[in-house]
Amino acid sequence: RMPYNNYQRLSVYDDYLDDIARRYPNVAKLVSPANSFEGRPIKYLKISTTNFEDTSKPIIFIEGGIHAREWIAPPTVTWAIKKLVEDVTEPDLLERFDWILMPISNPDGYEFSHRSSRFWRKTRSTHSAPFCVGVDGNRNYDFAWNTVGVSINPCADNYAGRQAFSEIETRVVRDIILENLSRMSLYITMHSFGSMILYPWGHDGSLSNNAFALQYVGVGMADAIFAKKLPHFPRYQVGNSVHVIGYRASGASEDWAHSVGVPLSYTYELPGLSNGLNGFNLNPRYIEQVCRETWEGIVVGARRSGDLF
Ligand code: 0X9
Ligand code: ZN
Repeated sequence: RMPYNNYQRLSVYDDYLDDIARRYPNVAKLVSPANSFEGRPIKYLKISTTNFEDTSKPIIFIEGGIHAREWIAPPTVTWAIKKLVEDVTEPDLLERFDWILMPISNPDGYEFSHRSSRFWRKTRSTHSAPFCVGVDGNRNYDFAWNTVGVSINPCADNYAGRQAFSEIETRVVRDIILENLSRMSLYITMHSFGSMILYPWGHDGSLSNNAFALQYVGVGMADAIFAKKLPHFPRYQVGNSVHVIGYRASGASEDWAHSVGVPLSYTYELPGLSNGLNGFNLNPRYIEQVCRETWEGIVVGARRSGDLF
């Protein structure tokens, strides 16, 4: 069982994925393709009514937790699992699509942010420098890698790594995207905070050839969230990453996924309701609300991605 009244440790997520795979063997398959730098299994669920044997369906890939301290991201992904597998409130989404759902792509960082350092952002690898730990997973993808909004200082929070895809945590996500590229209609990476839906290109603020569709589907997702949000929550802003968040950053997963051919690729910046580091400490009383409204965005994103695919 996944509780939504508080932030949970990694083991609760691991147990939840195991449990869903055990209880729903016909629709949910657990995959742990590799271990993290510190040796924790990186886990995800493949959700499909045909166990991925019918290769005609589009695939939706949602991943969270690459940035360790952004604790509101992982529950939005397990909530999607709950809605698809346990509740089945939108059966068309299970019929029309296959799903790949990875709540925590950076388990080492996630645990470190619980045990030792609440605002830890990076992985926990030590292959770059002996005294400075970790790489920013969202600067580590091979798209304009190490060019802007990054640091070459291994001690910095936005350190891009020794080379693109130096981190096992980003290679696992890369391989999921490449293996399923011909069918992937939508990729969302869950981050916080700021109530934003961002799309490429985030290294220079230019627009991709698919910008019209990215904006159309993005606004549809934001409208669906708006309809369910609490009055004191901010409305989502939708647009190009640079223009909406206000800085350029290369090596992000949303840009890389789009560059290799995922037509609709987004970074969600989930709500924070505070300034500074406290934005990462969204009051746990709002976890369920954020999960519920984010699911509305996912529903619209999925349906529109299928219509366009
Ligand atoms: O800077 C980031 O990695 C993301 N913001 S966060 O506060 N969650 O760290 C924004 C990524 C925006 N996307 C691109 N630059 N492509
Ligand atoms: Zn982030």
